[in-house]
Amino acid sequence: RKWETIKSFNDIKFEFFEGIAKITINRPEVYNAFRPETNIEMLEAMDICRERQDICVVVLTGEGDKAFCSGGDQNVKGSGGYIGEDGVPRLNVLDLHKRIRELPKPVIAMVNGYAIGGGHVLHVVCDLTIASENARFGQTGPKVGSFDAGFGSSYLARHVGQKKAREIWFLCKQYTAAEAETMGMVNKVVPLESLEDETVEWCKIMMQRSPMALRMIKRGLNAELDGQRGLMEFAGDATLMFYLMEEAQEGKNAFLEKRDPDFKKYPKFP
Ligand code: 1HA
Repeated sequence: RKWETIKSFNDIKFEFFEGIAKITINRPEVYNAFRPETNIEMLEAMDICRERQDICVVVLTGEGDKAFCSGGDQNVKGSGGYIGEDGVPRLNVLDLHKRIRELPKPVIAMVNGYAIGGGHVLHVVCDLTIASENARFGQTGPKVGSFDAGFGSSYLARHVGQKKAREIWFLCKQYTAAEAETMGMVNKVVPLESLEDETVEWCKIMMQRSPMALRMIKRGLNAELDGQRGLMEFAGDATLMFYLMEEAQEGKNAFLEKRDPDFKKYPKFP
C-alpha cells in the first residue's frame, strides 16, 4: 500500500491512499505526546480532509509500535496550558476534539499502542476505534494534575457507562485492548501486523455506503450529546438537503425573477 504525502508537517504525517486520509502523530520519542504545534498541524490537516472531495474517511494513528498518543507533552506543560514555541499556553487539543466530531466524514482511531491521558481522549472522540493487541488504554489526569471533563468524560460515559467512566477517571488504571473492547470503547482488536489492513478494510466498506447517510447518522448520534450545538450541525445538513430540492430553488428563482413564489405545486408528505 503506497501512501502519498498530502502535505509535509513537522509533528505529523499526513497521507492519502484510495479515498483514505491518514494522520499520524510523528513524535515517537515522547510516545506521540502532542504539543500545541502538533494540534495546530492536525487542525490544518482536518480542514483539508473536510474540503477535499476525494477524501472519504480519516484515520488517526501514532508512529511506531509503542504508542498511539500519550496525551499532552509533559515537557512543555506550563501554567495555563501547554507552552508553544511562541511562549503562549494553549489547550488546543480541545479544538481538535470539536473538529473530529464536526467533520462530516467518519474518523477512525487506529490505536497501535498506548492511548493514555489526552491520547485516550483522542480515540474516545473518534467515530470508531480499531486497536492492536498490544494497545493499552487509560486516563491519567487525576494522577498527573489534569482532567478532561468535556468529551473525554461525557462521551466516554456514552461508550462504557457512568460507573466504568468514573472508574477509568478516578483510579487511572491501564486496560488491555481486550478489556477496552469488552467495555464497549473499542470496535475491534487485531494483531499489530494486521492493524492497518483491518482499518483500511473498514474504510473500504464505509466508502461503499452512502456518504450523505453516514453524515446524517454521525450528526444524529452527536446531537444526542451536543445539545443545541449538535442540533445546529444537524440542522445545517438539513438545509443542505433542502437546497438540493426544487422547492428551495423555486424561492430563490422567484426572488431573482421578481415574482411571487409558487410553492403550491410541491408535495406535502404525510
Ligand atoms: O488532560 C489533558 C487535557 C485536559 C483538558 C484540556 C486539554 C488537555 C490536554 C492534554 C491532557 C493530558 O494529556 S494530561 C495526561 C498527560 N499524559 C500522561 O500523563 C501520560 C504520561 N505517560 C505515561 O504515563 C507513560 O509514559 C506511558 C504509560 C504512556 C508509557 O509508559 P512506559 O511504557 O513505562 O514508557 P515511559 O518510559 O514512561 O515513556 C517512554 C518515553 O516517552 C519516555 O521518554 P524517555 O525517558 O525514554 O526519554 C517518556 O518520558 C516519554 N513520554 C511518555 N509520555 C509522555 C512522554 N513525554 C512527554 N509527555 C508525555 N505525555
